[in-house]
Amino acid sequence: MTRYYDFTLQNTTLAPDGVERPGILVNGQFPAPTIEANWGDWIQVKVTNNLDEGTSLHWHGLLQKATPWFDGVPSVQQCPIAPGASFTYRFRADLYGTTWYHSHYSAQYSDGAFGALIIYGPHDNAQYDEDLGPVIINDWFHREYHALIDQVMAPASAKLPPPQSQNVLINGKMSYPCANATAGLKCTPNAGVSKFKFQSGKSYRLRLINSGAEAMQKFSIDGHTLTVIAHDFVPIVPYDTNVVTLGVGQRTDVVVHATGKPTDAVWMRSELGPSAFVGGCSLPDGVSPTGVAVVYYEQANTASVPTTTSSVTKDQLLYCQDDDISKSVPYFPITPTANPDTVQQLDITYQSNGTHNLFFVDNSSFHADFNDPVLLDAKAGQTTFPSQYNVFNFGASRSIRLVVYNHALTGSHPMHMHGHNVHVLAVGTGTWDGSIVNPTNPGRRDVSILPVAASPTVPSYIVLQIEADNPGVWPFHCHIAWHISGGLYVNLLERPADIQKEMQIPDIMAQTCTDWSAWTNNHVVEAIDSGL
Ligand SMILES: [Cu+2]
Repeated sequence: MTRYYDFTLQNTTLAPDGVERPGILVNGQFPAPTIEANWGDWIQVKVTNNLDEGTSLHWHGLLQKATPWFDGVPSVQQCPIAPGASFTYRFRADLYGTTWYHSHYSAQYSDGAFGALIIYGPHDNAQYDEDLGPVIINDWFHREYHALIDQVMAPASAKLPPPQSQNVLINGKMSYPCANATAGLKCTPNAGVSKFKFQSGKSYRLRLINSGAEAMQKFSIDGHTLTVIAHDFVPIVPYDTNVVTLGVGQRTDVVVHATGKPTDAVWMRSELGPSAFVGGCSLPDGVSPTGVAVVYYEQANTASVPTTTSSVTKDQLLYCQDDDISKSVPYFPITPTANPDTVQQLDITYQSNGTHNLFFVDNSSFHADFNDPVLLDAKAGQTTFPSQYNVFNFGASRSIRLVVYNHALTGSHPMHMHGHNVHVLAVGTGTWDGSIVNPTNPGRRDVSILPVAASPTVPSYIVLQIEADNPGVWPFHCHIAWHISGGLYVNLLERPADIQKEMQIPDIMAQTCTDWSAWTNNHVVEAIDSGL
């Protein structure tokens, strides 16, 4: 069956933590409405753009097999949806589990244009009494995204640091100490936090989603063990932990046993820890680097404030990598080929282009052309592209291994690939020696953290592998909004001959470009970053 949604994006003022700022709402809601479907359903979303600039929505982690034009990335698969126009996405719920959707137009999603997307399916690997649904976690800024991108994209001579986040929200809520609010911003104290109900003895599934712009989240519930049951869209053999690391774009599903007393009230936390300027993993400004929610047991006084403490250690907060990837063992094993058709090394650097410090992949910093989607070019038979499109044409390869080196000292990179569930073969520092973690059944997910380089001369690496079973043009990029703005992005062109021969691209794709072109003919597009 088809699940229909009708979304309207609009500019507005929002104050999820009590501090008023300009932002973007979908159907007047923050976070945006949750999309729900069953595995195998179709999802159809009509998007009306009432913003004063372009937009597009991306359905994070879905494969978009046979519908690559609906992946939602402007300049890659579509032109932006022009202001005043509508565009209808239609795609299969081809995987099951927990994900999210968000604007893929510049850093627009950090203004609030994101929501959860839940696809129900079997969960043979996990038993629980109740599904408590999405727990959306994000860093939050008291400035709208254009101002943040202005700072990120300032000339190198301005010597500006990256933006620092003001708060952490759990399901769109958190309080903020108004005494710290930027002068001139209206602030209402005690905005309130999210609340969850536990019944002693029961077990609950929580679907954790990091929908943030920059921050790596460290999620925990005081006094409770978290049983990890899925990484991104991949059910795994369950394991226990006291804290879950979530890079931007990552999801982790956990089962929690309510082992507390019926009268308990405990904190749920998502911590950023110390600033990256002093060895931490994220860039909070230090005022409110921990987002909290309250878990009330069945007989708790729901007016009470918890007094519980966290077991998360300083070392855990300072560990800026994926949780031990050897524990991410897919419940349904797949052995990737030991001899892929193509092995591609990618080298990430952070350097000056003469005026600006940007990210480069193989010495090329990405820049989008919103008017010229690569997929439509590929359909027309084009196989070479302007260098700033960063297109890697993998031809007819059926399996592709990416050996990605990070030479930059600008923090870790949550690397996201569209259109694939990616085998994670190895992560480390130095030069990869060819060894693979759990080679008969390595972890799979769609976002993996590439650590910071060990030193100016010793890089870090991550080794990823995909089956090229999905003809299309697939983004592979860092999910930190500021880093993709700075060009840390490549396009993977997969099986172009099949795109050209076999795909019928709907007319709406060309029409959207015609509409966008008409709009840009009499409006200036403020393109100060890479575009994505
Ligand atoms: Cu990055």
